[in-house]
Amino acid sequence: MTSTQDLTATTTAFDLKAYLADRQPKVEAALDASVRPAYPDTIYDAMRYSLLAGGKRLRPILCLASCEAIGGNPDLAMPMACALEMIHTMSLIHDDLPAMDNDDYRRGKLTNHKVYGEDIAILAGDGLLAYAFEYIAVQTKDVSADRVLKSIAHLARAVGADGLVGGQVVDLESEGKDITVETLTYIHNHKTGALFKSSVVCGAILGGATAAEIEKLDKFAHNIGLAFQIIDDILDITATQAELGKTAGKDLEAQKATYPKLWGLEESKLQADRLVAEAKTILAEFGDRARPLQALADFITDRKN
Ligand code: GRG
Repeated sequence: MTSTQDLTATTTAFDLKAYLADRQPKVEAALDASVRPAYPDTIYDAMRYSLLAGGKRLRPILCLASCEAIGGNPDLAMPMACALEMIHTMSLIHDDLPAMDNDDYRRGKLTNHKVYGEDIAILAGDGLLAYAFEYIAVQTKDVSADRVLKSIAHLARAVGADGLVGGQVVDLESEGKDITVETLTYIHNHKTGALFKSSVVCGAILGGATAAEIEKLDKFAHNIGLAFQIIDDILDITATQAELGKTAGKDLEAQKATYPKLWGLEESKLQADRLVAEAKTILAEFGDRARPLQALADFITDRKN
């Protein structure tokens, strides 16, 4: 039996539903406790409105699972997990603004600017971004300062011009243009992939991963980040607004380049499956402790929203 077949057997046996049913409420409770209502009420309401609007909580769960995969205590990574969701949420708030993707719905609810206005939505994003870093620095307990600092540096890079911001800029500049698959991949590796990478790598750094373990987890995260975006492009065409919780068919309307447009639906799904299979193989030597991460990789291609 090859190692890939071995892995498939392992992840099939893993009960991801039970794992998510355990992890999701823990993350929800930690997020609720992380940003409490305070003065000025408007800004805290706006921050909490989007942060607690649901969502799959994939990035925090990946962070905790990655800490676990290298034998760390996932509780120590919870402040980082919350910070990742704060940053993801702020990027959604800003992405939905009229100056960006101009969307009215997100996570099945009106977008932040539709409820609070553009001025407060921009500030709610800014507030979440700044607080995310404060939260890691102040709330991470029983982890050496060196590991905390290393994880903050990794996350900060993923957010800036060499990460989410850079990906978003190339995305905006590419609208309505014929772009190459290399440019599309640049956009998604930065806009989406960078935060997936930080989720996995920062969880591992806090758990005490070796350089070799981090290198493998980085490659794993690279693959699942790209696979996630390919599936996102497919779902934008095949899923309904009710399933997505946001407007469907936006990419076509905005004349965006997507993987299905370049490769077709079937080839896009094959590429996503290939990336996930490879990602799971990379973690083979981590043994049973990596089963949650491997199952989460499968979830990325099996998901319906
Ligand atoms: C980070 C400073 C800073 C600014 C933001 C707007 C922007 C710059 C970047 C855009 C980033 C973005 C919105 C990428 C798309 C990522 C994506 C595929 C989101 C959907 O993620 P899911 O499906 O959503 O995990 P849920 O709602 O389940 O959390």
